[in-house]
Amino acid sequence: MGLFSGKKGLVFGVANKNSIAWGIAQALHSEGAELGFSYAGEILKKRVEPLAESIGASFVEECDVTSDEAIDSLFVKVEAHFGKLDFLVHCIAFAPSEELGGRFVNTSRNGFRIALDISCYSLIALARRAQPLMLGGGAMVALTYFGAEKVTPNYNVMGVAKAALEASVRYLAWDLGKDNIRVNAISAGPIKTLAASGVSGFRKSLAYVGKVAPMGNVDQEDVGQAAAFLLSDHATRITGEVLYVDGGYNIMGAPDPSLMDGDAKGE
Ligand code: NAD
Ligand code: 0WE
Repeated sequence: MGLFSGKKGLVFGVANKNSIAWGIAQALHSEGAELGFSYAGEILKKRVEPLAESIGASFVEECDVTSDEAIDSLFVKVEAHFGKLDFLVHCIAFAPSEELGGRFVNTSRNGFRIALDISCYSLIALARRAQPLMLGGGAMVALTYFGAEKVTPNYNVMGVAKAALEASVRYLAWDLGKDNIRVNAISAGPIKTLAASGVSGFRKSLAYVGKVAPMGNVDQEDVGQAAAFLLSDHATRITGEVLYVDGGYNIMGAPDPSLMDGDAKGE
């Protein structure tokens, strides 16, 4: 008997085997969860279907979260397939690439709209459809990043979108608490995934965090373990929280002097 035996849930945001969503799915599957997957576009189908099949998941459906109609029709299928839901995993983020670099002051109205719509509003939209299926209670988890609370150069409008996402997690936790549904976020350290490798300077920030964080870089398995905890009955009444899975990076105020160059050390 696993922690998730008899429990059913949806995972949004698997693009390939490196996706954080896939790390979470594997952790949930190893504890006996029954999973359904939703992916963004037709081109991802050939990536997601074999992964789902490898863990015996038969529900794999496309859903572009920018479309209310697409979300509605997905949840019609979810209800027909699963009947009820116990959990939902949100691992979705996007900003136009020209917004992830350059001067923040040049953020465009359209880039802002897209980043906030896909990376933040989608959680609210999915939560609204999942809530009626979480009979007697449930849990949701969303992925965020430190750039939401402290400036991370080049993360730019995504930092604003993640700040809004974290606030949305708190408001959802308040609202859905009355339905016995918990809503939390995981703030993960940098991990080399499809979304991350499309970002200039990502390699450098990964290496920097690897040096400065008390426990170095994290991986998809670390995030999977934490998500399994937050979605499980071990996390009863933990809601509206941001849990850091970042090797301790966020606690640091300054890097270890041994990592600084001569000038910075005052030599
Ligand atoms: P990923 O590229 O594997 O996942 C991002 C997913 O978002 C993809 O599956 C993509 O298809 C999906 N997506 C984008 N637009 C969509 C749309 N319109 N409709 C539906 N889905 C859409 O990369 P990842 O790093 O695993 O990202 C997952 C989450 O983790 C994101 O929220 C990201 O911000 C967060 N995160 C990533 C890191 C990191 O360093 N990789 C760190 C902290 C948080
Ligand atoms: O949330 C993210 C990245 C999300 C993301 C990635 C892309 C790349 C391709 C959103 N939109 C796009 N749009 C694209 O066109 N992370 C936490 C990873 C990340 O992104 C950074 C980072 C880190 C870490 C950007 C700048 C600096 C650090």
